[in-house]
Amino acid sequence: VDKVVVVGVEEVAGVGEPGVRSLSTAPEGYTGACPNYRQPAELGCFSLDSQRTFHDDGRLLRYFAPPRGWQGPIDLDVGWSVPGAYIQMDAQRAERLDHIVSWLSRHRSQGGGNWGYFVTWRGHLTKVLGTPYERREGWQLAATLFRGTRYMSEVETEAARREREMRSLRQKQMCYWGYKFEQYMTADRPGGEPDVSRPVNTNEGFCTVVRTRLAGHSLVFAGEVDCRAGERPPPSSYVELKTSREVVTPGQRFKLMKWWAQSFLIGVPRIVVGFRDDSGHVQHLQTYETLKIPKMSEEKMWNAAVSLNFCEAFLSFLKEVVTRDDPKVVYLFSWEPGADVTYRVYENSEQTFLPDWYIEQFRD
Ligand code: 0WD
Ligand code: CA
Repeated sequence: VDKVVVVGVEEVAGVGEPGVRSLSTAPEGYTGACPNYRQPAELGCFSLDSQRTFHDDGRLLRYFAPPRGWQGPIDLDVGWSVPGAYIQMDAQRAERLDHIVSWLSRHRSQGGGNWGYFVTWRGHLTKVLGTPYERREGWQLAATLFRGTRYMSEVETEAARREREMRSLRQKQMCYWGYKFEQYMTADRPGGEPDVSRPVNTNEGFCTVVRTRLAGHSLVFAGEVDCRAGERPPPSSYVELKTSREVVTPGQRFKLMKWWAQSFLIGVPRIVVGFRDDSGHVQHLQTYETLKIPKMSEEKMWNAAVSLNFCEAFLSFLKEVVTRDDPKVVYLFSWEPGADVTYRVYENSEQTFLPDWYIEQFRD
């Protein structure tokens, strides 16, 4: 029986701390010293192939292979109008944390058998870090406590779904350019040459799984990594690739912050950006050192400490609220710009997201 249990806290006995209902996201509340963030350590990796099948290994890892010397603009539009040259992941398929728990189930012993952590996708945490400054897109995060570990999985908002379904051909083309750039800049082995004649297939990905700590919170999360350069131990050898329009519009003011948050969280030290024009030609490349990005924000538009303090507060809020250790109980946290983070509790509903096979594994 699908049953929505509550809105808020007081209506349900035993859920959360009475009175803890919402969390402010205003940046003014999160200034102050930067909380400690431990250098992320890689626990392992997995790959998703062209069919989106999970593999418990790094077979889809790519290697950084930038052009040797600059031979003029890079044409990202190659193949765009060729049938079959752009294979897109099925956006209808809700994967939630399935790949991550597939990895965890095979490597449970690596955490000392005790995952008293937050488990999530890196991309979800990027959104949390951006929240104090975000003015356009809200989010929903479902959280569930199971055997002492809190799992967090994003739920697409109605607005995001509408935007996805209304995406113009032009926007799709620009996404294609981003993936084509990855092809131009990477090879399938160290020292190899890029092959830009292959179709772009967004099912494919290499993901690293890292363990880290933000103040008092232990985190285990996975994120997609574009490529590796050099021999330093991962994640220090990973490189993030981005494309950007040469002229940044006012709506993209916080782009650099989002790039910082995404790479900082997972310990990726370098971001290589291809600056392109409106015809999809990359006119120059620029490398950013992730750790130096916060100091580049000369207008004081954003502050990395605010993002991390907010994330710390959000995880503390989750620990206070998400207290029933039951995978059939899901706490859905929602946020819209200008408002506080609020939540609802669902029991035995379609919000349940940990796969049955995963839960079964703990039955003993
Ligand atoms: O279905 C969804 N709404 C989500 C899917 C939300 C979050 C993640 N994912 C999946 C992605 O398909 C991918 O397998 O998780 C994996 C990536 O996780 P992440 O590293 O935590 O996500 P994020 O940091 O947001 O994105 C990293 C890269 C992106 O690179 P750019 O340079 O654009 O940040 O993962 C790719 C993309 O290359 N990616 C996606 N590709 C296709 N469709 C998507 C997507 N919805 N989301 C991320
Ligand atoms: Ca990228």
